[in-house]
Formats: sequence, structure tokens, C-alpha cells
Amino acid sequence: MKSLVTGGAGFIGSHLVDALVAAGDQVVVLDDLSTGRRENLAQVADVIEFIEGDVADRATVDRAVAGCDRVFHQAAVASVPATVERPVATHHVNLGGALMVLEAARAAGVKRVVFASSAAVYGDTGAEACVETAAPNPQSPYAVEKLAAETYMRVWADLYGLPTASLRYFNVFGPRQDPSSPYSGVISIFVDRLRRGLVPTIFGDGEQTRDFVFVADVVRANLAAGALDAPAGLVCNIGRGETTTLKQLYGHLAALLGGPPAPHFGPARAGDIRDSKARVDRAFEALGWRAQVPVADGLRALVEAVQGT
Ligand code: NAD
Ligand code: UD2
Repeated sequence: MKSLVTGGAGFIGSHLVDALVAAGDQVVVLDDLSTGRRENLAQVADVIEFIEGDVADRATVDRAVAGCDRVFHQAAVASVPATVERPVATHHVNLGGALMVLEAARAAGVKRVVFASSAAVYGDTGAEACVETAAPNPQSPYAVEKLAAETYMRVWADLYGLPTASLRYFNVFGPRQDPSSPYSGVISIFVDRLRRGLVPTIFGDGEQTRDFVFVADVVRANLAAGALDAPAGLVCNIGRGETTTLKQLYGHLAALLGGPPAPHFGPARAGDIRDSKARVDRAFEALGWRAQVPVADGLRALVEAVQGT
């Protein structure tokens, strides 16, 4: 089997590449290295084909997709604030890139396209768990781009019989997540600060909740979706279906990394949602997938990985 991973030098994409290589796939990575890093692929550099280029450029995507059976489309500007600041540019990458992948995949006779969507498409659902049948309510250019790309995925399945699956990731965490921006995933920021002897800051009262899902589980979901025959045009949540408060999260990490008993608290972040949780029935019914790594185990694995143990 030959697979293309767009965004394969990034956090989630590089773990997916590792898993595909381990499963015996021939792997092509297309990445412009805007946030991804070649080091993330150092362990597989000899066995994969790496193409540095733009996923919104048709000739580049055609070259990358040639001979591939499956495409895992992970490439995107994954930062919500970046899409607020530069919506035209990110529309080009996040929506234009998805369309380019679909068109190139169709022309090349690809058998399945799996797309990295986001829980952001739901907007603020309050304490209710997010369910795929609910009306989406995007509240940022990022969410609009993801929802529109999902719609292209479904329509290309209906119109051209190209099987597609859109996976709505919740808050993914794990090794290789880049902590360098203030908008990086909270877990990567907390781990980075604690390792440097700094005290993390919780924005707000720390009672807000997130459905954190370990990257290895997200990789398994992609593999399941990539192996699926039907249904075409699937949209599906990828989360644990349970939540952790920010205070609990801090407690776990402080215990693992030796931080002070309490973090700093700062003002709540503007635009933050209070709670986010996935309904996970469809993932199990459609993909046979359920998250396997409890948050505490994933945090321990992350800490061991960053400490090189
Ligand atoms: P990441 O930034 O580490 O990975 C994105 C990759 O895409 C990077 O390697 C980057 O260099 C590449 N890229 C960006 N623009 C490109 C372009 N024009 N052409 C080619 N490559 C390009 O982020 P991630 O967290 O690994 O996210 C992977 C995917 O999952 C993204 O589509 C993101 O929107 C989605 N997602 C992530 C999360 C999360 O919690 N991390 C949640 C929901 C959805
Ligand atoms: C996630 C996604 C975002 C979008 C959104 C949809 C990430 C990194 N971001 O945003 O792309 O899909 O969901 O709802 O996955 N926090 C602190 N201290 C810090 C950093 C963060 O307290 O130093 C808080 C933050 O205010 C929020 C929580 O931690 O309440 C999670 O923040 P995040 O940026 O990791 O993720 P989120 O859910 O805001």
C-alpha cells in the first residue's frame, strides 16, 4: 500500500507516518515545513519520500499523490489566531489545499482520502457533548475552513464516488507538539514551562474542561478510517468522550514533573469556550475505534518522551 501524508512533518502527521512505515506502507510526505520539522521524521528519513512544497499547488500535489492508494490530509495552518489574522492566506491553504488534494486524488485514482478536521466546527456547545448530527456553528475562520473542507470531502464522495472521511479531532496531545506559540496546545505549554522550572498560568478559574486525546489514539483512528470501505463521506468525532479540568491537568503534570502544588491564575482568555467533549458513538460504530490511552497514561508517556527516558 502506498500512502501520502500531507503535513507529515508536523506533530500529528509525523506520528502517522511512523505508524504507516511500521505497518509496511510506502510513504510519501508533502510538507512546506512552515510549522513542521524535518527532525520529526529523522527516524524514517531513509525509507520515506519527502517532498517540500505547498499543498495548495496542483502540480506539487499531483507529483506527491502519483501511485498512492490513500491520502491522509493533515496539512493546514492549524492555529486559530493565525486564521483570524490572515484569513485570506489561511483560506488558500486550509480550504484551497483540501480541494487540491481531492482533485489530485480523484485524477490519480486514489482509493480513500482521510481529512483532519476539528472540533472547532461545533463552536460553543455549552456543557452538552458534541454530536455529529448537531448543526455546526463555526466561530473562527479556522472553523469555517475546516467545515467547508469537510463539505467538499462529502460532496466529492457523492459526486465522484471518491471515499472520504473527515475526523473531527478534539484536543490532541503528545510528543512533538510544538510549545513555542502562546496558542500552542495547553499541555505542550505546561510541560515546557514545568521542565524549565517556570510556573504555568491557568487562564480563568481552571474549572474549564477539555476532551484531551493522545496522539497515538488519533493515529489509530486515521488508520481505521484509511482502511474503511464504507461509508463514503463519513464525518466522525475523535475524542475520548470524557473531560479533564485545567486544574486536574495541572495536578497530573506537576506530580510528574515536580512543579509547585498550585499554578498561577490569570484572566480568562477572550473567546475561550468553557467545556468541550465528544460523543464517541459514531467513531465506534463506523470505525470500530475507541480511544485506548487514558489521559494520565498519555501524560506519563509524553513526559517520558520529552525527558528522553
Ligand atoms: P502542525 O502544525 O504540527 O502540522 C501541520 C503540518 O502542515 C505542518 O507540518 C506544516 O508545516 C504543514 N503545512 C502547513 N501549511 C502547509 C502547506 N501550505 N503545504 C504543505 N504543508 C503545510 O499541527 P498538528 O497539530 O499536527 O495538526 C495536524 C492537523 O490536525 C491540522 O490539519 C490541524 O488543523 C488538525 N487538528 C489538530 C488538532 C490538535 O489538537 N493538534 C485539533 C484539531 C485539528
Ligand atoms: C482547541 C484547538 C483550536 C480549536 C479549538 C476549538 C489546540 C491547540 N487548539 O483550542 O485549534 O480547534 O480547540 O474549540 O488544540 N490555557 C491555559 N494556559 C495556557 C494555555 C491555555 O490555561 O498557557 C487554557 C485555555 O485558556 C483553554 C484550555 O487551556 O481554556 C485549552 O487551550 P488550548 O489552546 O490548548 O486549546 P483550545 O481548546 O482553546
